[in-house]
Amino acid sequence: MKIDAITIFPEYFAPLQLSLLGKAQESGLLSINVHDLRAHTTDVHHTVDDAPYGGGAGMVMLADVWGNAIDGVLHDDADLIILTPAGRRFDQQMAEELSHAKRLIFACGRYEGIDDRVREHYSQTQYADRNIRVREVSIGDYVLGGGEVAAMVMIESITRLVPGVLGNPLSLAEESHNEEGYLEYPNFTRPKEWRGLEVPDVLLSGNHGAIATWRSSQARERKDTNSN
Ligand code: J9Q
Repeated sequence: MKIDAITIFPEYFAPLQLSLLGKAQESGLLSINVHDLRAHTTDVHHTVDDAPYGGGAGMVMLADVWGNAIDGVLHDDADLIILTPAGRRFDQQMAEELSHAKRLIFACGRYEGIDDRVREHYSQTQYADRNIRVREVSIGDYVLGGGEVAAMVMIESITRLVPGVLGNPLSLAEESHNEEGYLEYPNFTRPKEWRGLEVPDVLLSGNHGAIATWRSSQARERKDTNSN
């Protein structure tokens, strides 16, 4: 899988070189390339935004700068992902779908977003015919300063589903149960007693049926407690 991210803050993406993702890139399974949007500006001030037509708060990022930056990384068979709070909510199902993609391009907007003609332009049939698909995506209903952190959340969750990236493939199989609400029970390890708190007896019983029953009831209770 090849990933490109376009941003005015390339330094944000430094953590993607660490740990699992760093190793996956060294092994050639994965490549992540981060591009500075300002390299595609055409004026001496390296302007990336301007006031919105129609008035209103904030600034809108320039279509022409984004168009030049995207054209510089665009290939056939790619998903162009525009991070925006107005996008479709990212979830594990979308992560799974995108983990099969050949190329992902993340457009990380700041301010009030990117001129909407960028989305419109790359949604045209000439791009669809090249198997280029545009998606507007949000990671959740909260305000961020920009799309960078949202893109990193997506990159971490998508790439760990790419075969060979995850260290222990067994945990992938276990996680498929998780989507059905299993595995969300509380966990304990040694010592048996910590600051006066005991590990539940059932977990020491060796009775695997009783353990499974206890865990599913705890998972339900936890879900109820933590529901919004
Ligand atoms: C670009 N708030 O928020 C939640 N998911 C994405 C975003 C976002 C934002 C501002 C700019 C993305």
